[in-house]
Amino acid sequence: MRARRLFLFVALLLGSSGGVVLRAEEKKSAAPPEPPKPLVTMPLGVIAGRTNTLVLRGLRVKEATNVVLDGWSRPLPVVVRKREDAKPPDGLPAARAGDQQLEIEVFVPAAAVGATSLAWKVSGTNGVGTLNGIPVLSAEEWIEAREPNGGFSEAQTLKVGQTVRGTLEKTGDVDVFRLEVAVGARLHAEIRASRIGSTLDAILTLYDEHGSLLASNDDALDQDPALDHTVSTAGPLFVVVTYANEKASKTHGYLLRVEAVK
Ligand SMILES: [Ca+2]
Ligand SMILES: [Ca+2]
Repeated sequence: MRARRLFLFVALLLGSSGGVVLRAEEKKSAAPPEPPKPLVTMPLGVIAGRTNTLVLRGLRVKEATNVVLDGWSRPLPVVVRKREDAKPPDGLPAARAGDQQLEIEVFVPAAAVGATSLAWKVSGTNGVGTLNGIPVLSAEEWIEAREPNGGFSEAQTLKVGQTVRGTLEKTGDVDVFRLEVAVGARLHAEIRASRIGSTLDAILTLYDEHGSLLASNDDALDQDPALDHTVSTAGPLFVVVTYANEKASKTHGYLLRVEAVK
């Protein structure tokens, strides 16, 4: 009788401890809650001295309880106008292009021109997600890419010192910019895209007015191209932006800047 009671006691003890182990395993296999993850800004960058209306794509961003543009002398408050599910563009994984988006508005003071290392900070109940490297563009030095700009004859004028903001959105999209520069000028052309959250893998190519290739680059900084060129003949130059990705996409934004090198 005593032996039987002992057996029952041991069985209960084992049963109970077995239950504890099982619960611990269940807890381990459930994914821990994660904060919102901002991934892509559309269009890229913000313009100083005005209210910017943008779309911020990412994972879990619909849960946002607070959004700021951080990194300047004070965090800039962001107004969320709309939050919605938004399937990733064809051919892109949600981990890269997001599956939700926020329509946002942010006023960026003129004094913030030149600020570096700005970041979207999206707070949720499970923490804060950050997207770094948001450029602040000056209203005087910035232009928007305008279609059609797919060939030399319809190229958009770009001045040295300006930044153009564009997107390679449609299949086969090519953006061509015309530069008037003096013989002997030394130029540096650079794309900011993948480094700052765009899904674009850009290629930058420079041609003379006769269509001869002068310089080309695919990946200099991350997937972003950059190139240097000294102008040796008179006549306009053409800077061409194309994509190395499989497909064009509305998330393929870029900023192109051409600067004079001293
Ligand atoms: Ca185009
Ligand atoms: Ca590239």
